[in-house]
Amino acid sequence: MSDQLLEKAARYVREAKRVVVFTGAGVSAESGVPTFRGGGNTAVWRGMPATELSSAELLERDAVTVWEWFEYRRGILAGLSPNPAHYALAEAEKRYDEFLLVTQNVDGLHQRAGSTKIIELHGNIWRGRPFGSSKTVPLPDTPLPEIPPKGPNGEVLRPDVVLFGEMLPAGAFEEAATVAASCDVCLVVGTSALVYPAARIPEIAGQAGAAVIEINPEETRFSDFADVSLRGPAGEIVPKLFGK
Ligand code: BV8
Repeated sequence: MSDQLLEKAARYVREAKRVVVFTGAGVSAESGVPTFRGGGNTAVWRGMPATELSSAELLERDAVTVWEWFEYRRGILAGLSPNPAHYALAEAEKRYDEFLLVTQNVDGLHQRAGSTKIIELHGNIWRGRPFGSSKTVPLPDTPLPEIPPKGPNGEVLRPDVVLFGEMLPAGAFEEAATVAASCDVCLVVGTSALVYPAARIPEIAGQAGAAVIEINPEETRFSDFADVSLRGPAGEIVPKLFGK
């Protein structure tokens, strides 16, 4: 990645008043969190791809297997920490009048790094909720005492995560889209931009005139749409973008 490109992106970031950051699994890769599709492979567990394991259909048919898949990931996550990209984004939110972090990730690493102005489009792996309810229950400890876990009144819980084939949390997409439509700069960090409707967020920002800056070691379907596409790892580039 050339210094000129980095400087061009850093100037957009320096001069911005309203910043939206859109993150995917790649921002957590350097923390050791496996991505869904990066590096050409897809996350497969017990012979099933993530799109099947994290699906409304499987939850309906076999909630125990879905919970075992989430517990497997929670077990990996429990030993991991935020990386410099998470920390730089948490720091950055204090510098702008308007700053919003929109994440597709469910790992909670942005919050652990200190981010507070955040919308989790796909929920959070450290929470559960009763089926058909939006009343969430924290599930901070892994392994869970029982699978499926129960809420305080004994109700069976499902992961508080948006599965494939499910609607996003009420209002989450709309709020993110509204902010994206009026930002100056939209950073797109570590996403293959394949999952909808989430992938609409940076599209909305770009179509509304924001400068779109992509950070990804690989080219994505987004790279040509971006004003600047920085080829490299988030943990290295994001801190530089914010002048660390
Ligand atoms: C819905 C929670 C409607 C679960 C997730 C055909 C075409 C278009 C759409 C569809 C279609 N068929 C079905 C759909 C809809 C579907 C969808 O988009 N499918 C995709 C796969 C085609 N979407 C849905 O089902 C959504 N709901 O549409 O509802 C509806 C209408 C009416 C009634 C009911 C429903 C819900 C989608 C939400 C799914 N849940 N997560 C879980 O975590 O288990 S999505 C899941 O994928 C994760 O959240 C993940 O973040 C997300 C997107 O992936 P990425 O984050 O981009 O990760 P990925 O691995 O793909 O890429 C990583 C990138 O990082 C790579 O580019 C790599 O190069 C880069 N990278 C690697 N290392 C680094 C790095 N970058 C920077 N630094 C590094 N070091």
